[in-house]
Amino acid sequence: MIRNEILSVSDKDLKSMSTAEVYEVVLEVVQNRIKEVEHVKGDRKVYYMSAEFLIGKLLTNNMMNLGIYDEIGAVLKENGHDISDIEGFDPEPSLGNGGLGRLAACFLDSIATLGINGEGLGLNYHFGLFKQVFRNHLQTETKDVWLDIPSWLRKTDVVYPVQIGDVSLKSRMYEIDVLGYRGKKTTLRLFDLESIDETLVGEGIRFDQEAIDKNLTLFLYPDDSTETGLRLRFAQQYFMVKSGLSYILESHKDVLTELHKHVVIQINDTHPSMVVVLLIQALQERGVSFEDAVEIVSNTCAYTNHTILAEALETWPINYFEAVDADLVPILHKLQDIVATRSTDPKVQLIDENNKVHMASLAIHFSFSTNGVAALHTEILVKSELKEFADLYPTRFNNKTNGITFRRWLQFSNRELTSFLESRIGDEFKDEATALKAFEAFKDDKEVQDSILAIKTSQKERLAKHLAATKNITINTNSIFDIQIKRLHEYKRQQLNMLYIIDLMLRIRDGYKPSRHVTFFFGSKAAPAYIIAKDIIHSLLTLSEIIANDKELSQYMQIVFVENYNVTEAEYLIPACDVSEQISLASKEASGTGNMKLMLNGALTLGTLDGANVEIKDHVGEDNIYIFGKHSDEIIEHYEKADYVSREYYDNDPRIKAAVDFLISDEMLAAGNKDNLARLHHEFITKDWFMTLIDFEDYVTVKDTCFNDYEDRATWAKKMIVNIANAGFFSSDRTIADYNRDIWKV
Ligand code: 26Q
Repeated sequence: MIRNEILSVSDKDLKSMSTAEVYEVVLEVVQNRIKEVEHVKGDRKVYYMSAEFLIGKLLTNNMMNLGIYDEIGAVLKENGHDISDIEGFDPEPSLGNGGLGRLAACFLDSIATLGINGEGLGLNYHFGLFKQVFRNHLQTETKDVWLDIPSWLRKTDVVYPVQIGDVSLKSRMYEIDVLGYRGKKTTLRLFDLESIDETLVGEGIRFDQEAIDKNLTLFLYPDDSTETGLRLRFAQQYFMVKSGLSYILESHKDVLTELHKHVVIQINDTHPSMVVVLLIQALQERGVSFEDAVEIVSNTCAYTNHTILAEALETWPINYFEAVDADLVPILHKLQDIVATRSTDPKVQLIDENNKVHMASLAIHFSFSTNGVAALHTEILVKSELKEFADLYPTRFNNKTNGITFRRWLQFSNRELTSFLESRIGDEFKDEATALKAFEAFKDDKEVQDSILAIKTSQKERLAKHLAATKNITINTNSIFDIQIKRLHEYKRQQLNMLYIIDLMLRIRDGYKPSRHVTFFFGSKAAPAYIIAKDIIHSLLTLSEIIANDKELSQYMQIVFVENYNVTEAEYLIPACDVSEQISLASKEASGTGNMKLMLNGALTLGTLDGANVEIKDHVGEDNIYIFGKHSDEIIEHYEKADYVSREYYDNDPRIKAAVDFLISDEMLAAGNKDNLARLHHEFITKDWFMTLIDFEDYVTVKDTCFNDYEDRATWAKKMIVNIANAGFFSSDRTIADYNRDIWKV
């Protein structure tokens, strides 16, 4: 009985405890229950190696997966505590930047749920992704503290030596239990530098980047705009891979020469890709010949590519390897020799003429699988971005369209919608997401339409309450909620959304009266050294003030830029969304996963034919999605010909000109900073590398149509129903089953 368990954990009376004390009690009770859950097991095992795991808060997730949420809530209530305060107290481990890290977290959830023998391996950053604080309409960064109270992280006795250059370090393993739904549990193993020194951190997120014996696991991805930052990042990768391999090799020490029969290492983007070299080295040290080691490693490793942006493809100077462990250099050269026998094409070489090691090349040549994360993405990899590799290894390339865990993104974050779905189609969808399809039969049912609209309104109210309580923001729940939540990047084109907003302001000032108020939500962090991204944030915050202070405009619109967007904020924003902004420049967004979370919660997608949007469109049909913009092949051609000239759009389209020029209007300059605004203005006209202006007209047209369609509430509700009913394909249970069927075979 939960009641007895709760009451027996502490001698103190629950009624007189603080939130912090109650939290510790609940934590202990839940952890005890988790101990009883069976761990995934089996002969063959997959290790998901990733520099990021953006797991989010765990308490609610775990209580619900154990089926003890309501019971605990009731006991707390009897004793004068509100379970949501306790949930709020749970720290959020933000050990990731965005999509790639969140995907890894969804994958672990599905691995545990499906009972697949797999574990996560990564790093225990003391401070996760920085905390975003707005000051004078500018993003500033402070450290994200998540380890200051007892929580889910468990210290183990396992410590491995790691030598970096002439520095001898110790790596300690920590564990976090990951609980599946009605399933088993697995473990996320995070390695940490034993000699870490948190006092190294100064103001904001500044710290001494040289002292790797003290700083190695302090921060998630420190600054990569400087040489020391880059070397530190490299050392982090080395530390992660070396520690992870120590664990893997210890666990399978009796089967080393047949490692590939017992182990798969899934390399999450290139960040852990030096596992190829380090595993060859480790096998050689244990008596395996170089040739055999290459063979074993190539049959053990599999690589996932998450990006088509050339600048994100990692290359490391060979002297970085040398500085960390000089013995790696001859191995790299021998691998390069092998590559040279397979192809002389410069595009597929491992080491280039500048002595840089191409990490994607390493991962592709010496693994048995390379996958993209959405159909279009994989197609672009095969046909253009990684064409030369795909020609060499046609059977190795495969697609695994991303997915999301429906536990967190439907069952926990939108309980109202979940129970309503259950009332109509039963609860099979909780075990098999495609069972949601049965909901489509209700699309013309007036009562269901009304309920679906009512649930949306109530989720807007939930968001409104949350924003009022935590950020002192007041919003209008009778408004269209237009939401763009994702990392700030020019290719994602938050700036295109901004130009629409400015255009709308100008139209309203010109006498146009929109039929309904729209709230434009943004949630987004910019990399600390990404200047233009920060200028975009500044412009949006400045615009937000101008609109708020303008009586006429604020009757029709509001901009809400949610500070410090993270998994917790996402759980409030996503259920409340009407229009999901997925407006990346076609060919640039590998997949996107926010698009899936939003459709599942009944938002309609306004998007380009990019990433997984293409598959969303295929599943819902073109009447139930708002597609605009140029197609990826046309965009790719523009890049090849280098013939996009933003100034031509600016000069020839008065609407574009007016919207762009508004950035440096007197009104903006009075509320914002000239430096930031003028720089962004100049960028639009002279560069605009991600072709914002090419899609402006089409975007405005389709977005206007979308907002007008909102007024036909019955038709809109029908589209919502079709979206929810067809989201099943995007469950990470499906994705993981696909990985297992085609790649892992555990
Ligand atoms: C690389 C070099 C130096 C410093 C940092 C990095 C770096 C760090 C993080 C490069 C990439 C990332 C993260 C990439 C990422 O999140 N990609 C997203 O992955 C999602 C899951 O597959 C996709 O849905 C998104 O489309 C993709 O952008």
